[in-house]
Amino acid sequence: MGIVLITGATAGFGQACAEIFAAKGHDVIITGRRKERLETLKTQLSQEYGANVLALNFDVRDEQAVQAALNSIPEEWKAVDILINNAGLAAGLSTIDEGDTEDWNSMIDTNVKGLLYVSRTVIPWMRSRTRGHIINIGSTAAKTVYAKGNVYCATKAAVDAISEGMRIDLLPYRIKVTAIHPGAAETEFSLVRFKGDEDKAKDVYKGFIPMSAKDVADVVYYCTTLPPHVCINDLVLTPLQQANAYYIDKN
Ligand code: NDP
Ligand code: 8X3
Repeated sequence: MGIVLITGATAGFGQACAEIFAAKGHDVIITGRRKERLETLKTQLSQEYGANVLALNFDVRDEQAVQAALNSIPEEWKAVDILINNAGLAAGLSTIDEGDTEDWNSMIDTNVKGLLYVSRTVIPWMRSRTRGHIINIGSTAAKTVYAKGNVYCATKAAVDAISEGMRIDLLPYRIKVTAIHPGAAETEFSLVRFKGDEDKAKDVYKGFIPMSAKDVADVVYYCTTLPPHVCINDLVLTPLQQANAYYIDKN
């Protein structure tokens, strides 16, 4: 059992990943901006699973904060075996000409630059041990652009491309890179996208059975259980009623 670092563990996929990896006996580093949620999760994982948990409170958009938080952890925690780059969001849903530039900045800074800042700090630790597995959470939105999804889809396409690049760069060090692209899953994702509008968020999941955060976390976990010589490079998972990012067979 090794150490798993999960970004965005205060909700959704990240929290579900923290639970499954802790339940399976891993030590987990949980990160996010909401400190109280991190502390609650830390207590829960320690009590329920006897897991060793390190909670780190930082915003992935803040390069200095990312470096400071990660570099400050005790040396033994730097032996990270699995990095799950999960922190991310969609902000708004609108045509480019009506887009909110603040929304664009927050998506690009979080989904793309934040993922890069965290990876830039953690990859050298993996390289020095010639082992590791990086899991980047993309989206079906990386594969197919949908109406008004423009910038969000672009950030996830960037995650897809970065994952391919990482894989090439890290092969000499035998570090695995897996891009996982989920379709619709009911988490806080739509609540964040629609800035707290609960009705709009609920509407997204009407007429079909969405995935849960646990469904996605189970697949993430599975990808880490393969033999050392086997790697899932790219994986798309959706609810049964979803064919791609823009087609869901409702009702
Ligand atoms: P949630 O909103 O439920 O969780 C998002 C997590 O990301 C939270 O823990 C949040 O923590 C963290 N996060 C967001 N911004 C930052 C930031 N600036 N710094 C640090 N942490 C941050 O969404 P999901 O679990 O659904 O989403 C997780 C990932 O999966 C995202 O990358 C999303 O794009 C992707 N995805 C989601 C799908 C879905 O249908 N739900 C489908 C496909 C992909 P905090 O706010 O405490 O910082
Ligand atoms: C999240 C899936 O289709 O809501 O990445 O953009 S979608």
